[in-house]
Amino acid sequence: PHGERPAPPLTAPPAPAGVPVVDRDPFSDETLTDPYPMHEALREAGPVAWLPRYGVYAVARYDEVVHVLQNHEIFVSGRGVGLSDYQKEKPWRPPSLLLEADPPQHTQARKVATSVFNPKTMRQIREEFQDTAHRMVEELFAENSTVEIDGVTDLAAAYPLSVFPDFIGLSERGRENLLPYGNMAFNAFGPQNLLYEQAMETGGKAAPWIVDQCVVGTPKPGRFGAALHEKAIEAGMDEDEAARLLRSFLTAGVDTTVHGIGAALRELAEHPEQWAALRQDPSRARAAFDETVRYVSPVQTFFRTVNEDTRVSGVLLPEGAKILMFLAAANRDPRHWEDPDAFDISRQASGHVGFGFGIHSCVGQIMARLEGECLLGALARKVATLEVAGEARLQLNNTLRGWDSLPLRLTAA
Ligand code: HEM
Ligand code: OVM
Repeated sequence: PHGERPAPPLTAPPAPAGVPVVDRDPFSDETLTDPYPMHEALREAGPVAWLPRYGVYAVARYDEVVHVLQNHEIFVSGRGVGLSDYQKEKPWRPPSLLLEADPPQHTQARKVATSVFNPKTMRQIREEFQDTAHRMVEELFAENSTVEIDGVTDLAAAYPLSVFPDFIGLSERGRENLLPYGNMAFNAFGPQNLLYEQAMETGGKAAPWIVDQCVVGTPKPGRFGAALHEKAIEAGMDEDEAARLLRSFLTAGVDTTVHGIGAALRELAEHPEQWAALRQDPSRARAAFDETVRYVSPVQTFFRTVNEDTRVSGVLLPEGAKILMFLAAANRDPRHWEDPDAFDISRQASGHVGFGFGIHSCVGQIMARLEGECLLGALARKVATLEVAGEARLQLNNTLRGWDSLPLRLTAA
């Protein structure tokens, strides 16, 4: 089924009585470019809103987003966490055993994943991740003490791509397929708009390499991919399932951190007092990255499917309905956050839903945080000034928010 096209969406059902309607397209170029007015409109409309363009419900306030994430037996993932209901439409690829699964299958897959992908593993790779970050920052200043770079190409993408594939044990060749494949997978949660079509075209070419890298016996022995396969087989999975479990990491593990690190560079460059605070105490790098994930929410949205009639803050949601969770809006809900639109690395950002919440909360967040901490820490120790040096360009995606290009000027300390 790889590369196959899903069926066209069903016609949208009529607006349910008593639910406020927000007639905006969350997946239009305009909204994706500046989603904040729509986030506010959704939060202000009520605890639950109706999006008539897609015939889906939406939650954008913190409490309601957490409620949906928490109640995974009602708001299921196994029918897909995108717009498409896998009970009605064929998935664009075999469903993820983690993201698109419910207990008890999810519980088993998650146990296998965390038996290898866990804090102990992070401690083992920490030094290497740190050294690579320091070297990468050092090399920027090989010729000059002031340099103009592209924050995305030269740091935000370069760093994850230099640590992640080796961690997994991927082949040296073909690594350029990782970003287009992830871009496709994250676009595929949205409607079949132009972004989706284009991403499927580009990502489709990357898919065979990804599938190939996931085959049992392919990842380099001793690396994460091989260890994960081993544990999966031990737990009774067949080779196809073991491969599909690894596919989760190749799908979700690169674009996310690239966009997360890119966002941090952008916000630190835009907020010199925050950069100064980080410079003054580089041990705040981890907190700075976490605040970035709250403030920007590189993963903006996920859907759930209502699996039985239920109420959310008094609003009746019928079985079969799709509900879109605006993680990014929850992360700036003034009902929960003090001064939510302030980027403040000193704030207590914990409790944000940028990595989700509950049973599906990001299994990779320990590595995302490690990467963020290592790179921002290395920069804070070596770089005196970090400035915007030109116009940044967004990379529009139905699910992700991130920069495609980020011209920066850096001066070594
Ligand atoms: C799940 C965000 C990095 C692998 C999630 C979810 C979010 C998220 C919001 C929840 C999905 C849901 O509830 O349906 C992010 C962000 C990242 C990041 C913002 C970077 C800043 C990573 C990395 C990896 C990864 C580096 C792998 C190495 C996964 C997987 C799941 C997941 C496998 C599914 C977990 C499950 O369903 O049990 N991520 N992620 N993520 N993430 Fe991440
Ligand atoms: C997966 C996965 C997990 C998180 C995000 C994601 C494309 C995919 O398990 O394949 O986005």
